[in-house]
Amino acid sequence: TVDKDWWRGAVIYQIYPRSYQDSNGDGIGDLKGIAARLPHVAALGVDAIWISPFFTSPMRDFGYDVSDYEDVDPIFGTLADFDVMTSEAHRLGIKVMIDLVLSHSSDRHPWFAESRSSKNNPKADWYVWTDAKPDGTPPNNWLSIFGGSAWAWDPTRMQYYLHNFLTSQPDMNLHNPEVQDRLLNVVRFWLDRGVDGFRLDTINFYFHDRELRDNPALEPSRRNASTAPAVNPYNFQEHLYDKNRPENLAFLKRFRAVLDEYPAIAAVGEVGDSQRGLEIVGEYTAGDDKMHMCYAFEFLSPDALSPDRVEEVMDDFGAAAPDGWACWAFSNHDVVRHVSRWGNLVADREAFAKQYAALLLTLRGSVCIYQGEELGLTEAELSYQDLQDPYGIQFWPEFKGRDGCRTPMVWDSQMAQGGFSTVKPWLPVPVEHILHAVSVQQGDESSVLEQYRRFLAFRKQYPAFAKGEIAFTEPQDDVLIYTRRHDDETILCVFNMSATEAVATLPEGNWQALTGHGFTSNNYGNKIDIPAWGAYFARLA
Ligand code: TEU
Ligand code: CA
Repeated sequence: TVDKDWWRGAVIYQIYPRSYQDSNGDGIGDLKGIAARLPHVAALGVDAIWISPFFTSPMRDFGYDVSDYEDVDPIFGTLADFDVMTSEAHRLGIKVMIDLVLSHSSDRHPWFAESRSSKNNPKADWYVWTDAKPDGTPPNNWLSIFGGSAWAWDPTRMQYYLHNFLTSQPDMNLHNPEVQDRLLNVVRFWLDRGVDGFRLDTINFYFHDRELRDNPALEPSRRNASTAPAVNPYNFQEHLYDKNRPENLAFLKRFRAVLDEYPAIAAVGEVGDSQRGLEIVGEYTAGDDKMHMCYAFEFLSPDALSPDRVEEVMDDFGAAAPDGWACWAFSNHDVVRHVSRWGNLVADREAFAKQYAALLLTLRGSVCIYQGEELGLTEAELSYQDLQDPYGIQFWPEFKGRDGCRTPMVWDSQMAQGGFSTVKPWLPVPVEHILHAVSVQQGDESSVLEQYRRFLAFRKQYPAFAKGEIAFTEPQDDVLIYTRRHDDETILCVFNMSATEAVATLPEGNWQALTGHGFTSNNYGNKIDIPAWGAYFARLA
């Protein structure tokens, strides 16, 4: 029997293919490398992997600029390598989700080459083209996330085209049904190859306002902290017209219908929106004709977590999307690793990493873990000379870009380049990461890695974690308390989110401490002594 609901509460492990394992000595990770490392993923105990893009690409945005959606870039291998990797994953009980970047293509995609060649070719309307204003300037005030206007001038067509990201990432025109059909064929292509699901890049950018209305300015008081650099003028606009357009729902319905032609497929849509994020997650996931889940950005922001903040996000989500389903992450390939982002001043970063693992894995929703997170890795400190990310190069030094979280995975402390490659890799392997390589942590019960493994097993044992309701108790200073409940199982979760030992009073009930998950607290009566960055779990008798 197939479990169509496997995605609900699933733990998904994100692999950034350039940086996981190099198999052929060119300094860049590849699909054969991933296949070789799947036993590590299986031993971790996750349900699925999400592999960042490996399609043919000129790599201006390291694969998020696709020039052929139905092939593998030679740097990463071949379609045959993909098939081998997928069957190996399946053999190990791991589902495979791939990252489709359908909102924009590369400017090197043949579709764009044709589209830009004239105003009346068959693909003339496949991208978003428009005339200049009489004074030659772009049609409106829309901005690119990566800096500057979202419009680029094309001297052949003598028109502007829309690009929400790099100029080399022209936005496709999903208002055109032909484009929709072609993209849905891409989806079928990969489903027929046996993938179990998709991570959909920038799903909220699929449609733009056809009238091209200007975005209003955003009052400073409404500027939320976001994952993007504070100096980016993109954050000073209210994004009413360049994304989250109502037409998207009809397209998502078509998309979902294709998925439902296959047995147990799941999709997670990425919704990066610091202004209306949770609302959009609700809009795109509540109902069987939408996405299964959306990837929310609330825990990717620079604001450190506190008990109040965790409760606020969960409450806001419950209010904005009562029937929706979120996928939470603390780290990914776009943001500073959370142990550095939130824990930079923390003396005991390992204890911090372990507690945050427990927290992430007990929130209500599905979860993404980013490669290296299971080792407690910190953000790599890179110099300007090392930078590869165009976004970082653009906003340096106010914003250092995304390379610091994209350095190679560290496997073996005894091998050159941490076992990632036999040559100098595309980004350096940080010396301090070597001390945290898999080979060092494996088998050491006190390590972050073993904590992740133990905790993932613990999570599997109690369905309340994956599927249950969440209810908060008034926090006690830095102590966060909530319960997860499913059927007649109620689990109490207590976290001391501070660097000093605390005493917490448990809510009323006959709580039986759960052991074996890697945290210990001293409990007496209805109180517990909970160590710095500790966690405590108990079950209602
Ligand atoms: O990211 C979407 C997105 O919103 C990013 O701009 C994000 O805000 C930023 O990277 C945070 O630092 C996706 C991919 O995850 C990213 O790697 C791509 O560059 C981007 O889409 C364009 O495809
Ligand atoms: Ca390689």
